[in-house]
Amino acid sequence: MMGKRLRIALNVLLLLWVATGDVMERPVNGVAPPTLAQSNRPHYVSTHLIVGFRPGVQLPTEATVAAEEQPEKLFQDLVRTNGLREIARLVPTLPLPRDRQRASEALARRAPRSLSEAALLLERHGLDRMAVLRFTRPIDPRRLAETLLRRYPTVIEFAEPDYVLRSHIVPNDPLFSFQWYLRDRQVFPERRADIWAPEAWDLTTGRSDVVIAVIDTGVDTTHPDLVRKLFVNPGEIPNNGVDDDGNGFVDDVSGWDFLRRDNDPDDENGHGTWMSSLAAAETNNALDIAGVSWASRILPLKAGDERGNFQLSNIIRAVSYAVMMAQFGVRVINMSFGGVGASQQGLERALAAANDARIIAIAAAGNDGQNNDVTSWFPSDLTTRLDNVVAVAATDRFNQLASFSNYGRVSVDVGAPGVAILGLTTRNPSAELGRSDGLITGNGTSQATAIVSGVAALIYSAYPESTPIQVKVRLLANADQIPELVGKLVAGGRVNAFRALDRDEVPPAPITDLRLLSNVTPLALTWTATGDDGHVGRAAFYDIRYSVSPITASTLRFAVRVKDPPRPQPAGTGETWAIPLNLPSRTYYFLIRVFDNAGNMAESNQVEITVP
Ligand SMILES: [Ca+2]
Ligand SMILES: [Ca+2]
Ligand SMILES: [Ca+2]
Ligand SMILES: [Ca+2]
Repeated sequence: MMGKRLRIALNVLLLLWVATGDVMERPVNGVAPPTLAQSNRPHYVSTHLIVGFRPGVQLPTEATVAAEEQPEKLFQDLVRTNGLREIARLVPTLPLPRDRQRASEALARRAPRSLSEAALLLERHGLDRMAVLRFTRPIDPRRLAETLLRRYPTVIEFAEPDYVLRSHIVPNDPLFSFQWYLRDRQVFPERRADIWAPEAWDLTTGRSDVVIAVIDTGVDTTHPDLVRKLFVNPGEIPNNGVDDDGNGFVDDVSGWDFLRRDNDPDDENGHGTWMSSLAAAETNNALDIAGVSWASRILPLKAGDERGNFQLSNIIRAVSYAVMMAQFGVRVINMSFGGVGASQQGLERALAAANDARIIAIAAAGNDGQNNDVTSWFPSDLTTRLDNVVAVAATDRFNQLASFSNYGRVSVDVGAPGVAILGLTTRNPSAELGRSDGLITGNGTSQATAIVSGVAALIYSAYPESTPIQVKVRLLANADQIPELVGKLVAGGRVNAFRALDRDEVPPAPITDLRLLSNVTPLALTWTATGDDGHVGRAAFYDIRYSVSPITASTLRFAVRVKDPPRPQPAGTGETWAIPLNLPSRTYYFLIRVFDNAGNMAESNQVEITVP
């Protein structure tokens, strides 16, 4: 059934269409399906287009509708000219809270506690208005997206190809077949290249109510080291053919298979099992390997196929599903995949909803040895736009950036071990990464990412009320500095699980003297540095934002974040920061948030500055 407002909008659309004539794109012959080879060209599904409709436009309530059966002439014409087959929602129709205002106020303070609260967050970011248009034959999605956006800006908010991203492993022979990355006993203490796991485990070994959603190729659910580690949805009665919790997924007890659209996220590749085991394999059970967060549970969300290809539309679905499950403790999303890319608005919105649901998303920086500040890489680049995305590079046993690892002083946050990483894999030997003994060793920013996901779960276990930005700051501010990584990564070093768990409840003092520095060109801000604890010590990070209207708690996320802020100086030091030269002339409001290494935050006074 089509919403009335969409119908009206589409009738308007049709009139415009008739008037302008050439909306339809010709099907492009010979567009190759996505291939395995990693190259510097984005791949996409040639028969899909992701569309986000404007607020007020309602999609059909069914998960998927046949385009042919839609009476709207827009769809009828798309059926005829481009072979539109069906329209599939990215998120099921979900119940919303009765008292939206109250729910919204509660969600400013804590994670969602019900499906309807999660639905409110998904709606806030427009996930309820997103769909995949599926065609019977190839289209040119980028051209069709541009055309639809240009002609119908009041109906379509964005349209983009259904990009195909890749898992980030580097096939290689193992150098070492043991877990040096957790505790390296082979070198002098001052040259350790591991993440200090045993020291962290003295503080916490993780909590079972902190859940890691692994968006990957699935998991070998009967692997003895993982079988007791899977999340169980308390709202679902298994195998009764009924969607008991009303979330749009029937019998979704332990994850979902967004690829095959069933409730068995079986691993046809091995990559997902590997990542799950690094983050949270059962530990201290005298079997196979140790996970980073022993007690955390795994929510396998299968979006990658047998070759490690991930469709963007399925990734958006999986992130949205993780938001629905935030009520049961999902706090981490592992994203060991990516690709060169164009803007991915659908995924950015889903991850923004995840941020509001108090979920951090750990993303692989990629394995092309490139500078991501120069050549963009999705989704890890979203770290420069979202508080809850962390981009991870790979380091090796010799405290070097792995030769294959992408890096970027602005767009890649932190390193973690990613060379010769032992983990579990599917025991199906015919799978690409399958091994009959269920053990595998190899390299990649994928592995580094899964290790950081485990550390993030430890942080949430020790500090359950943390916000994602606090966890992100803990990961970055407590990294072990590595000279070679300074200037190549935001944090300039490798994650240290022990230091990231530092107990510190004293925030920096607020900055009270932020002002425009007079008589300098270009314009610059000046203020006095506060400290880690009040006016003592040295804070860890500045987050500088500006907006054309005063910044409030609710508008903070719309304010522009400065990509490359200065590092805090010791308390009492005078700081200056030059305002970017390329700002258009007008009045701006500037705000600085200052964080200590435990993610405690204080704000500055706000200054109004007119750029001439
Ligand atoms: Ca369900
Ligand atoms: Ca059921
Ligand atoms: Ca399946
Ligand atoms: Ca402090």
